[in-house]
Parts: sequence; C-alpha cells; structure tokens
Amino acid sequence: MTDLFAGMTGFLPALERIADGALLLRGFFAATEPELIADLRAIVKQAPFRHMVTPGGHTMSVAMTNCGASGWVTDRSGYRYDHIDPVSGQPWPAMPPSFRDLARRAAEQGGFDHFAPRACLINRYVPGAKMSLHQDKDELDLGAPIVSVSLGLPATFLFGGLQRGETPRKFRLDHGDIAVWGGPSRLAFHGVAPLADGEHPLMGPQRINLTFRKVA
Ligand code: MD3
Ligand code: FE
Repeated sequence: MTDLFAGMTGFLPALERIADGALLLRGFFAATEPELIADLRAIVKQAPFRHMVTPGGHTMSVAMTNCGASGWVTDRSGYRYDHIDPVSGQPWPAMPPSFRDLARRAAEQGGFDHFAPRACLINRYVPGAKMSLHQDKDELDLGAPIVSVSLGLPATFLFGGLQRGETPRKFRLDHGDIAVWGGPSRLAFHGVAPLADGEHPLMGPQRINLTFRKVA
C-alpha cells in the first residue's frame, strides 16, 4: 500500500494548515477505526444522546453526550462543564484509551505535545441538524487546543474569524478527518451547516463528531 504512494511527496500524512494554529488531518484514524467505533457504541449505551436546551430556551438540533472526567452541558441556567451526567445522575463514562491516544497523536501533529484531554463532547447530527456560529470559551485553559474527530456522513464546516461578522470559509469534513484548533485559532467563530441526507456505510444516516478538550 505504502509503495503505491512512494514518490508522492507530501501525500502521507495529508495535512492541511487552514489558519494560524488550525490544522486538518485527512483520513487520520483508519488503523484504529473498529476499536474507536466499538468504544463509541459502549459510551452511548451508558450515556445516551440527548437534545440539550440552550440558556435562551432553544432545543439543539444536534444531540450530545460526553465521556471523560468532565462533560459539557447546557440547560436554562447556562453552559458549563460537569463531571455528572444530569440524565443518569452518574459520572460520565470514562474516556477510552482509543479516544485518548487518537486525540494525543493528532494534537502532536499540530505541534501540541502531551495533550491530555479531560472531556470529550460527542455530537450527533442527523440530516438537517446544524450548529450555528459560536466560539468555544467555556474552558479555563485556552492555551490547550481542541481536537475534533469526524465520523459518518460528510459535513460542511464553517470557519470564521475572531469577530462574529466575518464571512466563514467552508471546509468539507469527512469520515476519518481530524482537526486541531489551537493558538490564534482557538477562539475563532465556527459552526456546521445543516447536514445533507445520506447513508454512511459504517455509521448509517448520521454524522458523529468527537471534540476533545483539556477544559481546566
Ligand atoms: C474551531 N462542534 O462542539 S468541531 C462544538 O463538528 C463544535 O460538531 C463542531 O463546534 C462539530 O463546539 C465543530 C470542530 C471545532 C471545535 C472547536 C473549535 C472547531 C473549532 C474551536 C475553535 C475553532
Ligand atoms: Fe464549537
């Protein structure tokens, strides 16, 4: 397989710098995919996807759950990280080594060594679900990057600037793609366009995104 690409310099790894501190790694997790998906299934059994409500009273079209020591939650009282799943009253499922190691290896590619995420927010998009432009700023340590792993149906990722008004650039995120966001890009506005219909051979009619954060 590797011989096929010999001489195609720069083919492996497919690494795209999209902004200062922001990096796309295409087709990054092929080798560990079965373990990753099995671990994901086990997490979702323990902490099922749910549609959370924003402080403004809107029910999100994206369904969410978490694994790790800390999980991102929203309700009428605000956005926060909590070590307890409010649905079960129990701690979130532990972060499996397959998740932790993948996030660390991806961060390393972006020049962020020793990335040790405490939280993994798991987003599920079905066709029509979207995420409006926002900043991720509920984390205390903004020096740490965020690593995002895409599974299932392709999505159009919207990547704006540090001001809400800037017209976002569009990037296609496919199954197997990983993005690393740190440094000057850490507080960039970003979102996801409404998911198009489709059927992914492994994941079915949905897109799953894992976002790894150090949090504290
Ligand atoms: C760019 N999720 O959960 S992940 C989120 O695909 C979120 O589900 C999207 O935005 C998703 O908060 C996008 C990629 C991502 C995550 C954090 C970022 C991109 C980012 C922080 C700064 C800039
Ligand atoms: Fe975000």
